[in-house]
Amino acid sequence: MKICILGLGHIGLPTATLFAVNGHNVIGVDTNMSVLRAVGEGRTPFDEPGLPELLKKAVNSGHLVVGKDAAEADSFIIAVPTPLDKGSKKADLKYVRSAIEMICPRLRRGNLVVLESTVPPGTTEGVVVPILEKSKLEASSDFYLAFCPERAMPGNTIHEMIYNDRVIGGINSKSAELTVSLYSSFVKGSIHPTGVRTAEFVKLIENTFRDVNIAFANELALIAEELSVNVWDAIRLANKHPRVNILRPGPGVGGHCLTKDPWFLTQDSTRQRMVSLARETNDEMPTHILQIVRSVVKDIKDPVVTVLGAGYKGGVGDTSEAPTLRFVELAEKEGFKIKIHDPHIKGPEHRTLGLEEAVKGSDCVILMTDHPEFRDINVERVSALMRNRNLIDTRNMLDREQWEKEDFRVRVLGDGTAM
Ligand code: SAJ
Repeated sequence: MKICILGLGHIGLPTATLFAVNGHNVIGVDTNMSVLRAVGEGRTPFDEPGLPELLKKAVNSGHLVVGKDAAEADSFIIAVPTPLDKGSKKADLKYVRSAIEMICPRLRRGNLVVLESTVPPGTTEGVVVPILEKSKLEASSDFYLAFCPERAMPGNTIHEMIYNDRVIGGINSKSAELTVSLYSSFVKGSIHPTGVRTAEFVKLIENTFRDVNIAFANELALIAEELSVNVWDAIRLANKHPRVNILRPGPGVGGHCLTKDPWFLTQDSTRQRMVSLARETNDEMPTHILQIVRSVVKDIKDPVVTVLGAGYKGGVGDTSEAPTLRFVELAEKEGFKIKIHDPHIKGPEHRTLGLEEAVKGSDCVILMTDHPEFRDINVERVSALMRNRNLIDTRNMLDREQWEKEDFRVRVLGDGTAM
């Protein structure tokens, strides 16, 4: 089968690679020339465990080639970004539109088009179909169309793409059937066919469920601080109930997905209340963290604060919508001197420093990202380099006793200590 995949990002490239190593002839299309160059030479433009080896295999076998324009194929898969328009809090569909426009002249009778990009419910029928029908072919009768969202977790994408269950929504049953059969070439999880609008909705409610659960955990952390309760103990104990599973509080929610999908879900709704409140609760966490910093360094003149972690979550070097970015912006506006260390992110454009340079002369270390490497920090060495010894742990991941032994005053988000 010949497959043309538009968008070679975190979802499109692993998908293209998996189809190619499973015997399909894949052409990967992207508008970014440096991405095309890298992929064409078998190099991954971003870190993802397991992908480099698979990509080399796909390119060396000739099953994966790249191009800057769509080519004729049996199936087309769209995996381009759908950013959030921050002003209107609505999906910006310009990349989806231009990818579909690009497919239009190549579309032939009997082709299958699959949209993987996350979109507000109704987009496949309301936006994609009218553009494709400019080809004079008719959806359902001349060509087939489905929405097939991705569920993979960055950092474990390849494994999850193969083993997670998938939901596929077709505009008619034949579209769903063809898409199930296409994805069965590498998906080992169960594939659940449904209607297209339901599939669009399902993708959004998965990430919204997670965002709302984290917002609940964050609100519990704030309440616990007022009530002198340790929220981490409380959540751990509540989760011993067989039907309770509360996620972890933190400095806010980052990444491409949880920060926008709840807005896509509700953008045309007049009934929603909780979903946007959860978004706002999570977005306000960096402001709350700044309040904690303020109280910790209040007696220090010209305080210097060291931030540990700029990635949006542990083990990831991606700073998209990372709570650290917002925290740094707010703290600097207030006059704090900020130094950042992140073992996954290097380079002057990110302003990251080596650990020793970042803590030298600092008055407060604040852990923002739960990178596992932070557990191995040489606390004695850090203590020797600091001007004042304060630690704020927003993820409850460091060994409190170890830091206290080196004279650090330790505050953990939601630990019930008075501000
Ligand atoms: N976070 C917390 N507390 C938690 C868990 C996460 O504060 O208990 C924060 C993280 O630090 C991070 C943010 O939430 O800032 C998002 O991280 P994440 O691990 O929840 O999710 P993503 O964005 O890396 O991936 C999600 C996943 N969705 C779900 O688990 C429902 C993934 O399976 C999706 O494929 C992905 O979104 C996507 O592309 O939609």
